[in-house]
Amino acid sequence: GKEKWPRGDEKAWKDNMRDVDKDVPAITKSFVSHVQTSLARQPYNLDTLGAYQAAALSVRDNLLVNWNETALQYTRRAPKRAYYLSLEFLMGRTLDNALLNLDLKQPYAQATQKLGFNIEDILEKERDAALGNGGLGRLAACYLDSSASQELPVWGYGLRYKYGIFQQLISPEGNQLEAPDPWLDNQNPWELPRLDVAYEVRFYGNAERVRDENGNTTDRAQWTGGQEVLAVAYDVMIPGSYTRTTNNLRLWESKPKRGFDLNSFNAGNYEGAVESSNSAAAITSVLYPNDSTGFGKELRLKQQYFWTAASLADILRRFKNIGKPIQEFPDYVAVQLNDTHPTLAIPELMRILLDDEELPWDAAWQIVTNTFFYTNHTVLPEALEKWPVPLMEHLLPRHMQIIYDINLFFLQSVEKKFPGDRDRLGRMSLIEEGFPKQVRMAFLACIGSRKVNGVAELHSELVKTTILKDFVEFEGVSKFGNVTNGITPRRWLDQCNPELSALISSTLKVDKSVWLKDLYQLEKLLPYAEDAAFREKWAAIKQRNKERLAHHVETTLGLTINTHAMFDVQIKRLHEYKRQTLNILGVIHRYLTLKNMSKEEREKVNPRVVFFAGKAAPAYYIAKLTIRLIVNVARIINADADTKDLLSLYFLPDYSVSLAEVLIPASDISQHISTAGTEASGTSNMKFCLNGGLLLGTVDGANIEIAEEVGESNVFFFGHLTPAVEDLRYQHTYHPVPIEEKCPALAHVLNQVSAGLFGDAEVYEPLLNTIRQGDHYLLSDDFDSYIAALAMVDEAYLDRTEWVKKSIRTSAKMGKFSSDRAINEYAESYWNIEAQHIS
Ligand code: CBF
Repeated sequence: GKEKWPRGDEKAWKDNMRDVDKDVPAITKSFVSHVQTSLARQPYNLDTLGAYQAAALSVRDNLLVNWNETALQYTRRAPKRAYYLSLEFLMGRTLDNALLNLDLKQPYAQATQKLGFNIEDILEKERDAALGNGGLGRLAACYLDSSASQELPVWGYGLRYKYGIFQQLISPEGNQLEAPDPWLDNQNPWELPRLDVAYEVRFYGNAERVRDENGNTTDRAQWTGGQEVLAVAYDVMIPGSYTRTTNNLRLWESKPKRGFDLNSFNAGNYEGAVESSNSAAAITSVLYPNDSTGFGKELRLKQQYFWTAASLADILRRFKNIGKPIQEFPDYVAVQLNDTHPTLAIPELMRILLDDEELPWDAAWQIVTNTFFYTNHTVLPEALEKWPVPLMEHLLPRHMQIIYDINLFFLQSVEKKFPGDRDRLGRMSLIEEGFPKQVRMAFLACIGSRKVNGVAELHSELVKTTILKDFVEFEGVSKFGNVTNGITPRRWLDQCNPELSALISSTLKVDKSVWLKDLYQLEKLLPYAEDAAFREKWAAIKQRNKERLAHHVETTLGLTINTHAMFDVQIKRLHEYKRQTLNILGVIHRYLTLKNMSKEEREKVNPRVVFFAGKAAPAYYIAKLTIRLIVNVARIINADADTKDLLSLYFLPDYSVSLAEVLIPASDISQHISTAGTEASGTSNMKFCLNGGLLLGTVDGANIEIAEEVGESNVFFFGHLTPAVEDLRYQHTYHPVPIEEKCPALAHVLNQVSAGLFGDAEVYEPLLNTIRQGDHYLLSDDFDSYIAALAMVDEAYLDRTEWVKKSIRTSAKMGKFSSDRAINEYAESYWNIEAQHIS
């Protein structure tokens, strides 16, 4: 249609539209103006937090200029767009990232310096936006950065949790304590409240099937009654790197539909008056702090529906503005389901198409199955979402009807292909029998999507051969693919390791704006592994990063760290399958070995500092015990005069994106030691390697592809392989061998813990018993080869020249793991969207 824009005098608009501030005087002016007017502060009492806020508001203005232009050009061109639905976006800090992506860090540093501030101090004042648990949420953040950097029309949709992932405190006994993360308390300059963009979302109520003129029920229904709440949009700008493209992350906040209940209030029932408004606000109050574990809580299901319903309503409204018939929806819209959390989008779109658009079932299903794409992020059975049917019927009665109908038609087609195979029907049904019956969300996501993918090659194979095997046989293997995860080199190299980034640019003689978006260019560093002068620079940067980490630990925890030691790091969520326990038992083994050495023998040992960081789900008892063990082992060995110069251990509390940015560039070796076949991909492995840290790991997840890239001689692999795992578990259950016999070294370590070497002997028994009995994660099978791999690491580190060569080669071969590569695979092979250059 004819554009209504602009109103009034076009020239008056155009002449007065602002551009991005690029030079120091303009930036200085904008900073001061925000201090004066937005913050209402006086220059003489402006503290560094105030300076951060003024800088953020000024940068936000710049982002908005590009963000508006991007939105305008997308609207005018109406390209096919992709939407990334994720319950988690683990964004970390924004200011530094925005400055680097806009190429404005230098002028902002100069402008703020002139006004009496140091840009690094300003950056430190920002709180992390921690709306995620771990890998899945951080992946979503990396994909947003890459989408914008690759100029792809991709928006994210998530929830604006009032409280992000909990703050982790460690008690004097070593217990994890959780405190809320009120990240919005200081106001968030990075979001735009869009009170005008709001949708009603219904829960509970009744769903009545519509009858035709003969009185027969139809596919349609009317859903009425129940509770209605409002979803209000908050927009977060996502700048691309060295491009105008600035995409949007839309986060929903829940609000009561109508203030509060005036009747109750007038009748003196003050609590009753605010009850419904409290219950509406509760929906987006807190991020569930679980990772790779089951849920089953009503509020979580409410979050999932609230978010998918609001996002779909918004997507549909945008599509309708183009003026195309609804049948063309999948030509303009691709929706990526980040794990099963947004699976309710499938029955929700069916509901809209059947009940509101009045399409026949087949036409609606055709649209749905061409719109959605599902990424699986785990094959751990306990993490596969299932929702009790009675809960679904109560909360979402219309969606439960639709799921039953989808299941009926689906099982009819399975029966047609495999007549009489009742077992298969039972295995593939969307409804799992039992008390109560449960809806299998991964199956619903699979059959409602056009394509399904895993996140690393091994994982994608496991998806096809285990959890979705029947579906591969039924639907054909071409529906099932792999997109190996990636990480953004902007944050995970340029931002967190500026010196290394500068060395790469000067060595390659290529501007970072180029190689940061074409990471395969790092391969050109390979010959420099043979150049002694380059190696020296490379090693000196690692050393300074170690000192930066040591300084951070000193200032935050008051601990002094030996920066001449090897830095050995394991940072990730605490989970039995990730085997932090194997690591700490390995540390104890090293400690006991050192204690038994003579003074002369000890002199030959290279010192090692071991770092752990990570949060445990608040209800995950065994994971919390592991933290307690680590903290108490640290207490003993860091105080042991015989060994403390050779081995020390730190558990850094409250792991976050920002802490990772300090830890990763400082690591010599990092550990990714999950039981084979359990870690879908892992992404921190890629971050460490990109920063020249070597990898000690099992043959699992993306470790395998990293080794393929860098060559096995540059990684330290150990442990049993995936095909052996099932047999070993069978043996543990039916032919158990006592640990003393099977792995005396491990038995000795366990006995020392049981004997109270680290205090609280009996406290650790439940943790130790997971290994002594059943040993589901195969620590006793892998311990010896783990210790041997650690010894190989020690040996390799003695030859520092060779070590630095390995470090350079590792980093040089990380091109594949840029999230730009991954997002382009989604764009081309899945979503079928094209880059839109914003002029
Ligand atoms: O794919 C991203 C990451 O997702 C997880 O964190 C998850 O939540 N399922 C996996 O555990 C990781 O392996 C994976 O890298």
